[in-house]
Amino acid sequence: MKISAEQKLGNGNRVILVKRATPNSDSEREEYLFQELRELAKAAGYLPVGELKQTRYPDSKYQLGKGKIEELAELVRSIGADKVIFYNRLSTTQLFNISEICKCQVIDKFQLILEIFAKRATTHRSKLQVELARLRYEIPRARAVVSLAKKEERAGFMGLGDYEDSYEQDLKKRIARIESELESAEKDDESLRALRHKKGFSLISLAGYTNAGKSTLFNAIVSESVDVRNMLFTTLVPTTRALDLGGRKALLTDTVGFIEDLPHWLVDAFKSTLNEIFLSDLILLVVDANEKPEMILLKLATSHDTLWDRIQGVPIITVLNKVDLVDESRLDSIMEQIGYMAPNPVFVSAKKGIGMDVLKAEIVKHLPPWCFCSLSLPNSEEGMSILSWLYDEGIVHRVEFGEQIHVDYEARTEIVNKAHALLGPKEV
Ligand SMILES: Nc1nc2c(ncn2[C@@H]2O[C@H](COP(=O)(O)OP(=O)(O)O)[C@@H](O)[C@H]2O)c(=O)[nH]1
Ligand SMILES: [Mg+2]
Repeated sequence: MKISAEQKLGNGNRVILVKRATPNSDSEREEYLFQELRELAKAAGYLPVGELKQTRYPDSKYQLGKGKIEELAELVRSIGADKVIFYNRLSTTQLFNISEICKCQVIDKFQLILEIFAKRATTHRSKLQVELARLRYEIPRARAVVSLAKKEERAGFMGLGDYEDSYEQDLKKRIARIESELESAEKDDESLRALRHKKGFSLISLAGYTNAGKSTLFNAIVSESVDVRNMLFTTLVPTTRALDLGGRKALLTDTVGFIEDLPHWLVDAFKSTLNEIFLSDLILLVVDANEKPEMILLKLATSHDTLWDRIQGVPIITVLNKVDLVDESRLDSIMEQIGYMAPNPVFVSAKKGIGMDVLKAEIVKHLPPWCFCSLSLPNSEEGMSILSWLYDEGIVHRVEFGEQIHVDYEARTEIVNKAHALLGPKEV
């Protein structure tokens, strides 16, 4: 079910975005990072309703200057915002002080990222990994909260020492439990892939940095394609759609993608949310063609590095997006510089709908090849098990049981070859 902007309004989702910039920082870069924050907030389901920026060195009590925080509080009140999201990492003291003045919840970019990861974690493993990152993030905060409480003598009925021990001990116990659970957690990746292949769907995912235009491209492809209704996928998350692309069924998934300057403690959780990408048959790596070539190159290199170990052999289409903002001669010079890092390049504007046909043709061209085939299986337990395997791996169009079992089916070439190797082919 889609949630409209209006419904969101009453739902505690209205946020004000805040960033402190260090004096002399590059203004273009600053705007880029702020745009990233907007995209992250939207990805987490928030509705940004206000923005506030300040250039100064950090204030230990409030991150921004006291006067600016009062301005923020006024903004919260006048707009009726539910939450404030800081780009800058906030200490527990700062979180506490700012929320006291603004009288609303305050989070920082890292908590925002954790919220996104938690929303997008689809497998047991990735849920555990996100929870682990969250708990690790909590520990130093738990200590700080206690020392804050000590300072303000807000101990409850428990002796403070006991509280300190029990809370931190509790966090540590939960961390240990999750770590051991992670070790034994079965690798559910393969079963997820099998489930989706079951009904003949290829998996395509959108990768790339925040703000490259993945979600815009996702919507553009979806709006131009035929929706495939399938009971198996009625529970699909809103970021995945079942589509018909040139006669082939595909599940297209929009991902959170890569995030700049991710701290090391978030990397495992981050990688676990890339599951969809790792399980893909085809990856659309989206880049913003309107960025500086050095930046595009850097992002492509980092993306390939992140993906490389896990996706060997999976084709990548490099989608250079936002060509509406770039003139042709500049595109040529960009390609000269980044071409060697950009397999199967396609130029599009997701926003203006430019280049969509070429992109779709390229997608169909790179989907794993399937073919139609017929087989005669022995009518035996072995034959039945091969038949059930064909149901799992391909699309069975017709089955006839007699002395032998005749099957017309469609599947990936590896499957067809394997079946042939087992039994020998028959005319189609
Ligand atoms: N000019 C232009 N802007 C685009 C295009 N595609 C996306 N955008 C804008 O780029 C920003 C980020 O897009 P989004 O799809 O949210 O990026 P994501 O973070 O990769 O999902 C949004 O403001 C889009 O409107 C495009 O083809 N041309
Ligand atoms: Mg997006």
